[in-house]
Amino acid sequence: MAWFALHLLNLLWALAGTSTQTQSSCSVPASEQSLVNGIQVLMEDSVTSSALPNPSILIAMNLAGAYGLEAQKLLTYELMASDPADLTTGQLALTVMALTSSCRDPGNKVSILQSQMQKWAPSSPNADASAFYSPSLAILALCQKNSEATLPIAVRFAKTLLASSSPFSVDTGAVATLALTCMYNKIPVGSEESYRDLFGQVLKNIVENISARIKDNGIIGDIYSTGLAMQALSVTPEKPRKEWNCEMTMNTIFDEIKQGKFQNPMSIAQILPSLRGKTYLDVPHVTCSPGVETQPTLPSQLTPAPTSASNITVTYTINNQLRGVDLLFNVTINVSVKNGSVLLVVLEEAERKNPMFKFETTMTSWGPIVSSINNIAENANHKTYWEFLSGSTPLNQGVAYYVPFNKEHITANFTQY
Ligand code: B12
Ligand SMILES: *[C@@H]1O[C@H](CO)[C@@H](O)[C@H](O)[C@H]1NC(C)=O
Ligand SMILES: *[C@@H]1O[C@H](CO)[C@@H](O)[C@H](O)[C@H]1NC(C)=O
Ligand SMILES: *[C@@H]1O[C@H](CO)[C@@H](O)[C@H](O)[C@H]1NC(C)=O
Ligand SMILES: *[C@@H]1O[C@H](CO)[C@@H](O)[C@H](O)[C@H]1NC(C)=O
Ligand SMILES: *[C@@H]1O[C@H](CO)[C@@H](O)[C@H](O)[C@H]1NC(C)=O
Ligand SMILES: *[C@@H]1O[C@H](CO)[C@@H](O)[C@H](O)[C@H]1NC(C)=O
Repeated sequence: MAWFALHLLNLLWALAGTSTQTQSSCSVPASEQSLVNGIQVLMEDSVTSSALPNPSILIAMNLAGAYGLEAQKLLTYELMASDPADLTTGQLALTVMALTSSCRDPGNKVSILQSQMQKWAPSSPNADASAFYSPSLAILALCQKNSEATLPIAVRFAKTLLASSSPFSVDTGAVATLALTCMYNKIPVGSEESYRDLFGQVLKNIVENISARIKDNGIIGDIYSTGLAMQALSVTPEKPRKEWNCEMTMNTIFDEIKQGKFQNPMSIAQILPSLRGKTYLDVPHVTCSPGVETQPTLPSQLTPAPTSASNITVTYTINNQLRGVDLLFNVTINVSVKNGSVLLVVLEEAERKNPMFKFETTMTSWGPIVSSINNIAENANHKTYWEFLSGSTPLNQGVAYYVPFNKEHITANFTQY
């Protein structure tokens, strides 16, 4: 029966077009165009030969229509040359999509990704939500390259997601929605309905959960999950019961951009497609023309006012109470830094005053992540990491971008996800 269904599907698959899905999206008003141009330029300017090549930036550039052709060429070249053995599954998936968006053949990267996903073992039922983030990216990339061969992988993924009891995450839910919507759209209508039913049911669950996290001001999850969530809500075949007000979401995002909350190039890469009315599902349909450098209209003032000369005091605590880790500690220090400094400066000043506050960072697509403090290092196998909090609220930015205020109490707490 299963064999027959698959066989029938094979026959129908060739006939299936990219089914036309109406996109519920909104567009940027003329008055805010220069603001969006401004963050796009900021993102493109972050591309240099010394920076880690970031596939998400190439995807965003190509979907939005690149301004800087040199940056586009450099990134495409670097990603073509990247060795799949040096990449995680999620990075490999983003690289495949990035090369596709530049109209390049990803070559053996697709088959390597496919065999990694064939081996993908659903982690324990109580896996954290982020365990599904990279697999979702992989299914999205594979669906765009060869949806037919991806069907068994996507079916297994969807069933695992349905059975999972992990808490919901908007970022992960959004990428899973894009992946399963891609699969859903590729299944020929009239063929074995149970696959469409399965994907449809999972999509319905996820979309209701995303919709439940739309705040009164339009933010979906937090401001940095909103871009991916907008993509998800604009493509899903399963509309949420609660209507989504796209204009309100956009207006709040414009305010956040004006407040300087989108300085991190990766944060721009995740919001820009939605502001240009595009989603990751458009990656295979980008038209690559030879192109000419264009000069966008830029806002008069993009970055927030420079910092004043005065110093502020920040209280900084490092805390490790995790049992099973040898060295338990809970130490606090007061440091004085120039007003407007990022949190990283606080950590450096603390380390200078007291060697117990020594720390290490690892470079990632979002910037430096604090990987170790006082010789206690994060460990993916143990799911441990250094969580940063202001008072008792987790920070929503990393140490290289977060700007502490006077008398703020920052804690780095060694914990598990
Ligand atoms: C999974 C995840 C984590 C995991 C990463 C380890 C793992 N399990 O793989 C853990 C739990 C450790 C984590 C930690 C943090 N995270 Co996180 N994380 C994610 C998530 C959901 C997916 C990332 C991913 O797998 N990408 C796919 C792979 C292919 O890309 P990658 O570049 O190789 O991924 C790496 C980086 O993303 C890095 N990373 C993950 N989070 C963060 C955060 C910062 C600031 C940096 C520099 C790097 C980083 O870890 C990934 C695996 O190595 C994203 C969601 C998103 N929209 O991107 C949030 C996200 C990136 N995280 C975020 C935040 C805020 C944090 C924390 C600062 C939270 C806190 N209060 O402590 C900490 C980092 C603190 C520190 N020590 O410096 C924000 C960043 C927003 C911003 N403007 O900077 C995001 C966007 C979530 C959100 N919507 O707000 N995170
Ligand atoms: C939200 O997701 C959970 C699983 O994470 C699922 O059981 C539940 O049905 C979803 N909620 C809604 C309202 O769809
Ligand atoms: C750690 O130190 C802080 C500040 O001194 C204190 O408020 C907190 O209760 C301590 N926590 C533990 C677990 O000892
Ligand atoms: C830090 O400063 C605050 C306020 O001035 C003070 O109450 C606290 O005792 C100081 N903590 C340390 C560890 O010096
Ligand atoms: C002000 O902050 C800087 C670091 O940003 C530090 O080097 C300096 O010592 C501080 N000045 C005072 C008076 O604490
Ligand atoms: C720090 O700078 C901000 C504006 O950049 C200002 O609102 C705040 O009052 C300053 N704080 C101190 C203690 O100078
Ligand atoms: C710090 O981490 C410990 C260990 O995971 C946890 O029990 C505690 O609740 C965390 N504290 C805060 C403030 O999050």
